[in-house]
Amino acid sequence: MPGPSLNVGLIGYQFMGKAHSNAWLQAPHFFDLPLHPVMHTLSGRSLAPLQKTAKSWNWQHYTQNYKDMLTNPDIGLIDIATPNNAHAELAIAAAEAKKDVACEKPLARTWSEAKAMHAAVKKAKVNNFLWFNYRRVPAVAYARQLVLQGRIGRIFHVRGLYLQDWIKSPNTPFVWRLSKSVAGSGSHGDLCAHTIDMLRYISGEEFTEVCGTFETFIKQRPLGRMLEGLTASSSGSQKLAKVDVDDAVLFLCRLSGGGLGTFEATRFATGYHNANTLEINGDKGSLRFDLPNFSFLEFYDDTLPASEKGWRKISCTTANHPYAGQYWPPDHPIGYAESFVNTAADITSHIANAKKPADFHANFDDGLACQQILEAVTVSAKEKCWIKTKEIR
Ligand code: SOE
Repeated sequence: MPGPSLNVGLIGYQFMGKAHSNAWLQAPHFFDLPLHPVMHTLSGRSLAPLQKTAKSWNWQHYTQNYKDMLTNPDIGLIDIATPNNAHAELAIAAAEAKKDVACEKPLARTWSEAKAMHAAVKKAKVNNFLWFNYRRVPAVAYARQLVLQGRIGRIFHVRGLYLQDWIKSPNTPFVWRLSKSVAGSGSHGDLCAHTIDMLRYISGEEFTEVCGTFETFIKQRPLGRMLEGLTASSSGSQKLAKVDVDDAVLFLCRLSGGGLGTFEATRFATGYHNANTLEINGDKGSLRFDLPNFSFLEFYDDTLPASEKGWRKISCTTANHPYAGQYWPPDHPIGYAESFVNTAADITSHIANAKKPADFHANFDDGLACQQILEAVTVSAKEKCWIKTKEIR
């Protein structure tokens, strides 16, 4: 019989709702946790898909009113896996109800929402967690260890790419990720947020100055399901919705260690479906992670004898690599889903060990820092100039 429990209340049942449901379900099977995470209540707006998801994932209860979870003394953690326009209301309400809060990325749609969410969890002194799941990919966590060991040295260059191509066709219907009022931004907040956070995590450095540009290649799309607050126009019999977010973003940056960086995120990189790539070049070596090669970290050790130098593909699938040893024998790879399982396990352990909120990574401090960089890029693109991130207040 498991020991004391952590009763989880999850809000959201679509893509991230399923990723988080799986994470809470699997974590106690692969990690020896001091608390047993219990899939207590699932909340969502539409009854039929809510009931279906709750049943298929074995949530004990479900409710269409998330506030039921805030007033339930049994629920310790509110986990937010909704579209971005609900993050602020839900996180602030959960903090005010003195519940620990976990939230999907990006923290918010806007800088001002992010500040309000950050202030709420600080005032409530509750644990706060951000699902930047790629931090817990074994190869990415191992990259962090190599940097901490000094194996890269002074960082000269960083290169972050997040390439998808799912909306390249003009026939792809309009969805919430293409609406500014729901998502806040397009590829910028959805994808760049990941590479920005990965660089902050792996390098320990900060973005000091940025200069960016955005593009929306296809400016209106056939309306799929009507989204609240959307204005649609008609072309013949077809209803069209205006795309008011970026399809692609590119930006240059300067880093606190003196290095330079280039970042790109797009949903129009034909042939790439979810390629999240980060490369770091330092005076002692270089690192490269590429999500389609999930298990591997490429490492170039420039301190080796000249005859031995060369790029190595390290298979991060052994007990010597973070998280990998929790699952299968070497070269039996885990995948995208397990980056969420690893996150759920660490959230559970953090709560069990009653550590300080700031001791967990990524938390709302990281979310706010990411949002400040996203906002600085947005301002730089509008003003067509370099912007210092500290100018964003
Ligand atoms: C869609 O772009 C998406 O699902 C992102 O929202 C996720 O954060 C990313 O991990 C995969 O692609």
